[in-house]
Amino acid sequence: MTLKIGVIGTGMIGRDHTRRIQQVLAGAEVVALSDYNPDAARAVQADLAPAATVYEKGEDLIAAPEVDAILVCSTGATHEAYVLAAIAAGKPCFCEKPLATTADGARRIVDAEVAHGTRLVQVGFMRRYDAGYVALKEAVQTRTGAPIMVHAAHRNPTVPEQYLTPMAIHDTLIHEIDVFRWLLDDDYVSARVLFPRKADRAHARLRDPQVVVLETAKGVLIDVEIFVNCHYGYDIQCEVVGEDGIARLPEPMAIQMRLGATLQNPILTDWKDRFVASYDVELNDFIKAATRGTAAGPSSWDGYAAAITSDACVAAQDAEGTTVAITLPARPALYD
Ligand code: NAD
Ligand code: ISE
Repeated sequence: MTLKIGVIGTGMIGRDHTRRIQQVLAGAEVVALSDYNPDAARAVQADLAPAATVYEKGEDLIAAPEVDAILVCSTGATHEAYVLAAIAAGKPCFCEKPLATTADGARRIVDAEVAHGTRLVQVGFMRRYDAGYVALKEAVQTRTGAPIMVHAAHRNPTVPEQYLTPMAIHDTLIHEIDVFRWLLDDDYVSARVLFPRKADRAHARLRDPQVVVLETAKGVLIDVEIFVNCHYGYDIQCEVVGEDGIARLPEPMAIQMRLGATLQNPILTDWKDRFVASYDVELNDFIKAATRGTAAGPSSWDGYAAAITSDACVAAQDAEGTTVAITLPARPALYD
């Protein structure tokens, strides 16, 4: 069976996911496209999915009888309504991060999915599928001994003027928030944010860089530097310090050069290249589960836990240096 997918939001990642469904992965095809800007949907149709129907409204795409499963790749604030509509239609739905821009919104999705009775939602936390993080998790489980600290960095070369201080949490840190819960098999209990002096390249409405300190229920302390105007490249770093040893996330494969009396290692500049393989694996997982009418991988519960933690981190930005408590409610059995 070929899974017939409708894609809502055909900007950068909606286009890229359409490309991988049409040209890289087996078992699915894009039969419908929709974007707030219809020209964007038509451009993706022309370039990648000529047989797809373009719908003006995402809601109509979700209801369309030819659509078996939905990809929500629109702007974060629009995710909740589309995911709720997909659950109401009983259709599996892959939702790019964040699941919702508030914890209350994510909770509404969890409640709707629990009422439906089976999983329908996968959240686009692709790092769980990255070969480097998978190897790091294996090292933490078998070789480092119990984790004590994590030192991490999420650096982007630059961000647009519309990227404001809270987006460093909702848009950027949210990947670390999810992947460290998964990596450590732990939940957060508090967050604190510290700001050094502002980098010269950061625009007027953005405090950048910043350091977020998260504490987990098992007592692990995690420091993450977020620096979205680092200029030199797209750089994701992670080091886990355990009782017996230290494990580091591998660098992306690259040709090392000895040239002109220097030893050189190239650094990527675009997030699309850094996690290209993991996007393929996460969507393949979605296609396999959606073909069976369900969802696997990062769940609505994970999206909700990330949203609660994000809200606490944004509160911690506002109350610079103060520790903000994080409490997760009881997890419904659907997510055990
Ligand atoms: P983008 O701005 O390039 O694209 C967003 C698209 O959504 C635009 O074409 C816009 O017209 C459309 N849109 C806005 N409102 C809409 C609505 N109500 N209905 C339908 N379409 C609407 O942004 P992007 O970089 O592609 O990001 C999209 C989502 O993907 C965001 O939630 C972002 O956080 C997430 N994302 C995830 C990753 C990742 O690494 N997993 C990377 C990039 C983006
Ligand atoms: C972007 O939306 C992503 O999800 C990237 O993975 C992240 O590194 C970047 O900071 C975000 O803006």
